[in-house]
Amino acid sequence: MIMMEDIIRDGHPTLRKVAEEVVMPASEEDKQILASLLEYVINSQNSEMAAKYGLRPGIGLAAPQINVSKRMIAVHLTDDKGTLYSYALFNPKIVSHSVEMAYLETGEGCLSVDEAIPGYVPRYARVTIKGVTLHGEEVKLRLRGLPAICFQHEIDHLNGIMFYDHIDKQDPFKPVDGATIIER
Ligand code: K1U
Ligand code: NI
Repeated sequence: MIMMEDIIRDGHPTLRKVAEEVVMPASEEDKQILASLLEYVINSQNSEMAAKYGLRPGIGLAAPQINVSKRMIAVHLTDDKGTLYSYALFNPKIVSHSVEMAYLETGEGCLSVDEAIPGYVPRYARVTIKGVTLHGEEVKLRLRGLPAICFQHEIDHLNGIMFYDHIDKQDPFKPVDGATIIER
């Protein structure tokens, strides 16, 4: 079970590496690591488990955040319509995206960053993502809103990119022309 001590923090070199593709079919070890990422995110949203084990709540987690530089992510969140997006994916890839951008009005946080870093984090408003599940099935997801933002945040971790890299340093809350503002 992943604990907060297993999550590496900003400044650790692994967070800035481009992670390796996972060789398919995935090994039992890689499947176990990916399953543990999803387990963390689910447990962290359970108030009793979070309190018992001191877990900071998260809606996603990427393998590099536990110092495993391989392309694996987990996402577990419910969107504004009440649809659950619960995925553990090997080798997730953005195969297409909108021109239009979007950002969360409250900005973003990261389990590998202990302090709040204010500012808008512009991302693609809509993305299509392909990846391979724990059962070895290829999936294609068309996403918008918070799920699109969260998958992009996690895929950035696989490319050594942190959310604050996208924040305008001169003017963190500068409105982005034509972008959709996502409330949550
Ligand atoms: O990857 C991570 O560090 C996890 C991070 C993912 C994320 C945050 C914000 C926008 C997109 C992706 C988090 O989950 S931070 C915690 C968080 O945003 C949250 C936690 C519980 C409920 C709702 C949000
Ligand atoms: Ni993060």
